[in-house]
Amino acid sequence: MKKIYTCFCTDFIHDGHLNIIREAQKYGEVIVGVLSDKAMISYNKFPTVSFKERFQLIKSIKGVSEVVIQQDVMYDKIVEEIKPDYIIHGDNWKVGPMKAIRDNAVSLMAKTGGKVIDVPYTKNEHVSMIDAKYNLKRSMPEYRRKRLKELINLRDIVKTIEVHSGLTGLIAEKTIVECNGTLDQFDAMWISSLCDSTAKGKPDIELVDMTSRFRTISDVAEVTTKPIIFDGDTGGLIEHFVYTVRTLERMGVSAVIIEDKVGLKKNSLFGTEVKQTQDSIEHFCKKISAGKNAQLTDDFMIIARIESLILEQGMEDALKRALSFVEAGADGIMIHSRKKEPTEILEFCDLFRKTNKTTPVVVVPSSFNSITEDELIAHGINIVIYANQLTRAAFPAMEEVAKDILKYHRAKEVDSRLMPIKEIISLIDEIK
Ligand code: SPV
Ligand code: MG
Repeated sequence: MKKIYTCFCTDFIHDGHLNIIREAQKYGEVIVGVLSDKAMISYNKFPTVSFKERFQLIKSIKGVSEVVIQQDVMYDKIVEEIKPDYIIHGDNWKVGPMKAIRDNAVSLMAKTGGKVIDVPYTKNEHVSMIDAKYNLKRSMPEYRRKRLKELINLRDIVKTIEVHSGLTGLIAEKTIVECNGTLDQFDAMWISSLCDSTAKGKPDIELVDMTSRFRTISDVAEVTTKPIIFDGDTGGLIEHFVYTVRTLERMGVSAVIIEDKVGLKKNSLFGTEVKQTQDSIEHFCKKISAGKNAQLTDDFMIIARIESLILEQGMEDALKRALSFVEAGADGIMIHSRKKEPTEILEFCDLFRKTNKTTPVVVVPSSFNSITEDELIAHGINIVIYANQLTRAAFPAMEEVAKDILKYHRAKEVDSRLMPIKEIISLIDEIK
């Protein structure tokens, strides 16, 4: 009997899956791999049910003779284990990022003399409806909120990108790339105060009020499912911060990061070039504790951001604050620096990890941008935030186009730099 293998990474079974099984049965014994959570979230949607439930779901399909775990996105190990004669998959993997997986399967089958079979992808109203329903479920506060903690456990490092609108949210949500033989995507989104303010043409001085910042969250949440980390600036007055925590939690935000500054907050990347005042340890600890007391779920995280290196107060001060803030209840520590080299950040992380092995550490490598994610992982860092790159990419591109339209008195010369009209009008999926 020939062996035919397929891999499912789904929370539900629809006609398309059943069709693949039916087709597969024509070739031999059907073995189905269930993709591990770790592999699934590296390029696909976050599962809404446990791995065990996904496994049982596949087991219950008539016509499946064996169910196995597939640990990796690519098929090398599983093919070695199972030695299938055929690999079968919906033909949707012929285009887009999933093509890399198909290429991998084709090259493995070429080596063993096997064959890849592409089944026409089932597109019907029922399949689209189920897809949409599960996507909606992922975007609901109770699912989205807890996902950051889950990702910290599942991912070597949680890759977070700045978003400040529905459109940038869609980029964070949908961008998947093939790189070094595997697929990758962002895990989470950062609602940066710098970029949220800049998008509104305002300085980053806590001028954009909370109601407006919540509106940005709402715009992003409307079109995405990934977890949100909110830049809460100083958190404001303790009496106000407790309300902010409640609102963020209710909106499904996973974490707020507040920085230990008081008075007129300026962007950290100004460093000591402008007047900025660091909060006392005692007062900031009170703010953290008040926030922790206000939150209603175990999912939400309050992350304390330390400005000692930015304000040149020294490593000892940074470490002392980190330990005090954790003691006060902080669920994570963000350490910031505006040095070109990552030396002081890495020194902090190594020293912090000597006494604290578990509290998540967050970094924002805007200035020390030569550091790689692998290096961050090696120093015990859990979350990396690419805090402003989308905004900084868009502004010069728009400015150049604006200048050239003025220069040429028409728009023809800029056209080659623009997204085709056909693409922009169909960029956003309509709800049917
Ligand atoms: C932001 O993105 O708003 C931040 C990070 O707070 S930084 O601009 O580096 O201070
Ligand atoms: Mg900020």
